[in-house]
Amino acid sequence: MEPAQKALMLNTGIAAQAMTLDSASIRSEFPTLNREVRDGVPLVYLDSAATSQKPRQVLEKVERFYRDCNANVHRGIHTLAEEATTQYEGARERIADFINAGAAREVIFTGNATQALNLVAQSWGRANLYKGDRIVLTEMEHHSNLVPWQMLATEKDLRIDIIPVRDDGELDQSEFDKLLRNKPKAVCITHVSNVLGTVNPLARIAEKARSVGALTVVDGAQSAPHLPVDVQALGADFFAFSGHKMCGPTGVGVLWGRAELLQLMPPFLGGGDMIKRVYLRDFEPNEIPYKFEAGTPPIGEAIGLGAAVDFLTDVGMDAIWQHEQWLIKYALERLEEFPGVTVYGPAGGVRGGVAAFTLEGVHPHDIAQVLDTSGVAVRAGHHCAMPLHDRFNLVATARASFYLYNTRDEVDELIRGLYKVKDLFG
Ligand code: 7TS
Repeated sequence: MEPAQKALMLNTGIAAQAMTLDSASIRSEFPTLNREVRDGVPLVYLDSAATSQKPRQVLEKVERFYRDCNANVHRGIHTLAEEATTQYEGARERIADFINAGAAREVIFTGNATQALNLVAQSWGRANLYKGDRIVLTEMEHHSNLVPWQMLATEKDLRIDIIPVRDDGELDQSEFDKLLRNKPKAVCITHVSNVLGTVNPLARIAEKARSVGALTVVDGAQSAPHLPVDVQALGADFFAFSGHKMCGPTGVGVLWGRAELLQLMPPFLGGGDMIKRVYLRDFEPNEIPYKFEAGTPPIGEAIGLGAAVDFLTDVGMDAIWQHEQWLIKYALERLEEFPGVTVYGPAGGVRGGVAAFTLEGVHPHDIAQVLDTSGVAVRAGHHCAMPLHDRFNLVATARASFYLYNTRDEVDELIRGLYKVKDLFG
């Protein structure tokens, strides 16, 4: 087991003994959590893997930006433009610190994790992959880390190899070792599964990839919000995530990449800001990160994400991870003792705070609909991981996903709601 995984295990042990977060004070920061739904039923929000709720600090920061110093960035020398640019670049610096990037210029603002992964495929992939080259994906990927590579593979005639998922929800490492013998050029892998909660041993995977000359492209959309991320310690080459899943606004995401790679990559989108000089028939690209930020960026959103990162840092990513371990452990216990429920993913140990499950004889959409009458918000469907559902012979699952603001009482509400489902569908 690699040191990072060991540290996560250790946290699980601590979390089992003590709840580390002051839930009441954290919840009071999230206005949405205090609302009622369905004729006065309190909201029990268990859908943070789809998007998280937003704390007051983020809402106020975004409002203040638009109210007090709204201007475009990098373009004006007037006061407002300077203030907007300072705030936007300040957010970049704080996000770089949050993931321990080597430099702020390695942080590129995109629209979301999906756009970040498409950037890697379309820029790095198109420039560096040739007919017959192999790329390794996994059976547990979100469509965002499958489809961009499939599109590129069709265009460039690449071979896609897949690391299978075992019955226990872990990746089959021996199959990965075999695939490495084919000398792939890239390993594109999620850090944490948004369906199974599996935490992949990334440092070990990236090291093995590097040993055969492959780059590691990490989908961090389900990890950056929930556990401490150190991109340098992980040994990844690219790391993508979305702001809206980590207390930030929608419409902003991040691609982190190693500077020496980003510098050699061609621009992905063309237009304003991504150029140093434009002629009528040619252009010179800008330096990183601006080379990859064509057009007016998501300024208010990025500033909001900076505030989200400050908020998460103040609470403490270790404490958030411990809290979620404590919650998921309890949720798994309660779900597994429920008659007819099957939960997918690792049974214990290192596991993220998502529980995808089925209830015998009831369609997941019906589960979600009846839970909603109790104010309990869960997602039902394939969660943008159709191949993973195929792997378990499922069309859909219901998924409860947790975050720093959830409580064990809310897990109990979920279970009470499930008894209502069972009564209705017998
Ligand atoms: N990768 C993972 C692991 C994700 O969980 C998601 C979003 C994405 C990529 C894509 O993020 P986006 O912001 O670009 O859309 N996951 C989910 C989910 O599980 N339910 O809704 C969105």
